[in-house]
Amino acid sequence: MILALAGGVGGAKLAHGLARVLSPSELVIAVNTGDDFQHLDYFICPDLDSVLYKLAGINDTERGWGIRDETWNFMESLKQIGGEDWFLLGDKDLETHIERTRRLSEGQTLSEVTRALSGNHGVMHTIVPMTDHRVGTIVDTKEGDFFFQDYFVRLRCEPAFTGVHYKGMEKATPSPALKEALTHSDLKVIIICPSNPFVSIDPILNVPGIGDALAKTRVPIVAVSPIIDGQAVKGPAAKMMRELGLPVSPIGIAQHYGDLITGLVIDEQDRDLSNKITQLGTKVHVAPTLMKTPEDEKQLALESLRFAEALAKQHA
Ligand code: FO1
Repeated sequence: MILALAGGVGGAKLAHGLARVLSPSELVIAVNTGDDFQHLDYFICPDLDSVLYKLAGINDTERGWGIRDETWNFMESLKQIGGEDWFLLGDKDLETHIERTRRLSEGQTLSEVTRALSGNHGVMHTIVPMTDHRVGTIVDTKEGDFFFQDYFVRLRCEPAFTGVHYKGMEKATPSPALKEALTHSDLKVIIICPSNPFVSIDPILNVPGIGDALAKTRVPIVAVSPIIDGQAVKGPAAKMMRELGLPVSPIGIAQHYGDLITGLVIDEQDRDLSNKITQLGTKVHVAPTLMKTPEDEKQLALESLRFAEALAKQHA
């Protein structure tokens, strides 16, 4: 059994690649929910939806979020009457938020709702929130603290990033399926997808109990670098690293994850950094990591799994 930790577009892509090479019983995809928020009275879970839409084959590849061939009648009408229009909710996407909000208000947990929505979309693989508790990532910047979507969408990530903290995290517990996966006797590998380390992966690692479980696990933890040749494929990861004073390269990623990870998959363009990363105590595997097509996603999934398997043999 393989556990993948994911958030954002890069996370959804590798999760999709893993789902193409592993059966539903072999894979659990645990997703960041620190980006979630209540908006226009709907409960929005952007990262869960990005993974769900990707696995369902209905994601918009251009925007990286939401559903393809979307229409925007709701937003246009809302704008005309002076409603809040800074966060775009497409007509098709809205169905997910309405149905999720209805189920949550009936008392279902986010895990149950996510299972139901996955089933409705014919997705057989297990997508689980990191926690069923409501937590929020707060982005600390030189201009003050902002709720994640305020920083990300409304402020376009412009304020200089200094860190994150979380609202509601102290009471959170891992979702039941994530907790089970972490202690499963058949757990072979944990893959950290090429998601933003600060705002997509760290929230998962900060759910009480997860950090300890990962520190104790005997299986290899393999991260895939979201930085290729000094740039993030999408999103603010490179800008954040720069603002934190970290090298904007897989070296910065290795430094950030530190002892947590056993190995790091880096892109061919960063091959010459391999030795430096190895010197930090992290094993390195070089592979094409840019995922432009579903075939790239599958190949990166296979490369990451093979690397992890080799690390597991070295461990044993
Ligand atoms: N990102 C934007 O940049 N602008 C938006 O208006 C926006 C709306 C939106 C609606 C639903 C959804 O699931 C995601 C949406 N996103 C939007 C993406 C989202 O803010 C980010 O991708 C994640 O939170 C970061 O992983």
